[in-house]
Amino acid sequence: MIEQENEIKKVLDNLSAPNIAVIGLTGVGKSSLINKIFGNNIATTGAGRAITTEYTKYSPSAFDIDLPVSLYDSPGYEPGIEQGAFVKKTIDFLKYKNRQGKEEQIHILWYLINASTARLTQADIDIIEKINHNHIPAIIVLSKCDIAQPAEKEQVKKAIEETMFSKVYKIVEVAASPLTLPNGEYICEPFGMKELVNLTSELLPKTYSDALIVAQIVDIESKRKLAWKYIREASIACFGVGAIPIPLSSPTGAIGALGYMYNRIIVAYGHTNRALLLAISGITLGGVRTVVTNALLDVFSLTFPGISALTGGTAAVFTAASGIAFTKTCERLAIEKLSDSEGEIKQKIREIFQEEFRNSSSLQVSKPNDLDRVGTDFINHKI
Ligand SMILES: Nc1nc2c(ncn2[C@@H]2O[C@H](COP(=O)(O)OP(=O)(O)O)[C@@H](O)[C@H]2O)c(=O)[nH]1
Ligand SMILES: [Mg+2]
Repeated sequence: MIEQENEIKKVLDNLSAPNIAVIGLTGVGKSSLINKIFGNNIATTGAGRAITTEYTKYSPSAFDIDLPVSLYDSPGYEPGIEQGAFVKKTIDFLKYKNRQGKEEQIHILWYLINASTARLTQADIDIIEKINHNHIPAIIVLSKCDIAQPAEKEQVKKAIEETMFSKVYKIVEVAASPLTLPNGEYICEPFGMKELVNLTSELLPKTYSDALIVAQIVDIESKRKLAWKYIREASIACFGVGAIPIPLSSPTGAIGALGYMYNRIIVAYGHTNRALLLAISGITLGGVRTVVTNALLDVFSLTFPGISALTGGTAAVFTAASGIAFTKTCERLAIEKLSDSEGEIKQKIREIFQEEFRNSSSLQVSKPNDLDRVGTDFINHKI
């Protein structure tokens, strides 16, 4: 368990966590949005009056793992009654953060406006002006779009345009927690979170966007690109001068040599679903690798017969093929509905990994440049 925590910690420590400020009056839907994007019930939702009057920093966590994102949740202020205090507190906070160093600064800001109220308040305008003045990248999030009439949404958008803010900001429409009808069904599926994540990742400085992709769970496909970055790094290393050959005497050695790549992929997908997490926290990280190792035993000698160690292009093929197969395994486990039984999960990991390894082991990689084509095919779902 300790070993597993260290392995996960090592991967997480190498990611730079972005500071995201989530700003909006009480009840606008901040907690619901945060919960949807990062999973788990990390922020309490409800119409009740929030107690805190300060901006509070916290990292969402999933199953005891702190995710690599720092959120600044705006304090509880009631619409109408306390907007003046809200504006003051928010502007003080932004000024304060702006004076701090690069790492402490707000890297991106989500400003929530309830679309169904159909108006932009003076408080919104004052705060957005301040954000603009301080050059903080921001996205205006129109919340509760499931219950807003098209005309209401247009009215808010028009008001934003009239203030000229639209030249600086993007607007995203979301419904994080759509209304439930009397028959128990949602009025519509939740929407907009994926767009918000993609836009945020584009606007964030490059060093921070990887951590966002790891932490969020609404856009599983974006994790594939990130996984490829890790696989590519490990594969390129096989061509390096003095690269240590991947030992084939036992698949355990081969998998062990690529441990860091596997751990990074696991961390990217790990908290996407309860069963996958069980595989990580229950079976332990090393345990997942054992399952993969055993799965490899069957397909290994067929793919690389009569060789004792892999170097150069052959090692790169093995690295890329097993990395791709492992990513696809995590991806499928993240999307599929899984049982909570450890035995069944292990069996499933084994089956999926073998199938995917067979599919990807015929890759052609004899020089580093060949990896570009492999990467493009993988990202475009052709492998
Ligand atoms: N119809 C609808 N209601 C929402 C949506 N998001 C949140 N709510 C509801 O609005 C209320 C306040 O949400 P909450 O996330 O706690 O807001 P916060 O105070 O800004 O954190 C709760 O009752 C939520 O269920 C949404 O997208 N659509
Ligand atoms: Mg809240």
